[in-house]
Amino acid sequence: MKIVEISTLLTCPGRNYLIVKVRTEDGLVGYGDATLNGRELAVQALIDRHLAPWLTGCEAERIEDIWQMVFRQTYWRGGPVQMTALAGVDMALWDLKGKLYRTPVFQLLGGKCRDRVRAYFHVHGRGDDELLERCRAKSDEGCHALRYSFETADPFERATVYRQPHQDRISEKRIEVTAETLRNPPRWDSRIYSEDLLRITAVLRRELGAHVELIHDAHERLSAGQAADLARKLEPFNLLFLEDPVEPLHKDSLALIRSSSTTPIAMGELYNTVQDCLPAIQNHWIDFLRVDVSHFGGITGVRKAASLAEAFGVRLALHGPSDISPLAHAANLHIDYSIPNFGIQEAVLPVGELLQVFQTAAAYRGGFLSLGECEGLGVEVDERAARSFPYRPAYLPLIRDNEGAVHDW
Ligand code: CS2
Ligand code: MG
Repeated sequence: MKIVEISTLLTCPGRNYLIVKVRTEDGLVGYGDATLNGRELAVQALIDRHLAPWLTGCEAERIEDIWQMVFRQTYWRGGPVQMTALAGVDMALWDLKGKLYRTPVFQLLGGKCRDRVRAYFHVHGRGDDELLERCRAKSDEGCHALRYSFETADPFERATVYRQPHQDRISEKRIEVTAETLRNPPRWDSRIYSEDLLRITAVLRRELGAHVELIHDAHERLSAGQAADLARKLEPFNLLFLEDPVEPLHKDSLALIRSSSTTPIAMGELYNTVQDCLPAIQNHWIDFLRVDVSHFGGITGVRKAASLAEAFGVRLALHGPSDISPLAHAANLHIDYSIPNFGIQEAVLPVGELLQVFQTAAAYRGGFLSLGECEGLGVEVDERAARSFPYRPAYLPLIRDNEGAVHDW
């Protein structure tokens, strides 16, 4: 069954998503997600101009072979743009194969290892009181795993507020910034943030009780020493994990954190290949691997990392932010169902205009995600609706430190 067309659709139902569509000679269609936040046009050009002509005519069922061709035979391996393009094509091929055999993708991956998938959600508050109130509300809804973030005022210059990356509470969309905002970015001070994090975490643990799972994402903003110190001081509050304490290029820093503390560590949303994950996994520096199905060569790529992690007792907590589409969130679920070493799933529920473009078989109830009856990934794409929401240029935010130098965001 030959591929006759690979095309892309860039849509902005609230934020930008790049949809990949693969069509075969039998008229079957599969969809995948190739969204790379802030670099959508680069991935789109790679798929449309380089991969589509090259892969047209290939056998659609030979998913691993196509994966190897794109990963190895193009010579230029890895990197976020290429691994996102590959992810979109790979996901679409799995979707298509599921539709061909009229079965959900998790069946093709070996079948279910669990009946439902435990999920965590983002909770953001400006200060202790607001954060606590929102955590309580989320926990009352039945969600007992919370990733908390907050804003903190500079005690010396009270007009300066430090913000952590977060998603809007109502729409669950990250607030993207314009080119104008990039010229005057907000400030950041890791020392002040670390002190406030310790205070806020103590409040949450005391007020929410021992059984709520707490997750905190440091978003690669700390130095190795700061991260090690913080991880040690966070031990009494029993986090499920501290995420991305240091930036991904500083893999060796994880060794210092691990030797200083027993706080579980999660990392991976900025890794693109199994080789990127290797040191963290084989040295037992992390407890949870958080790769992103859309930036890691798709389902085929993530399955390779999952097997490697399984051998070292590392569990998966796949990246599931609002900047990947319901197609990628569904792909996460199919993987979560079918791997033995599942940990927890980061979740965002589709709202607003997103629902006009994507209808998903994924459902959420009382802290757990599940998939209803479905074929392939279980996501219907309304292409006409997608076309009615044209691409809007948007950027990831920047921050600078108090002397005005660029700081990791
Ligand atoms: C975050 C992401 O969900 C997370 O863990 O780190 O929201 C991240 O900031 C975005 O995916 C960047 O596009
Ligand atoms: Mg993160």
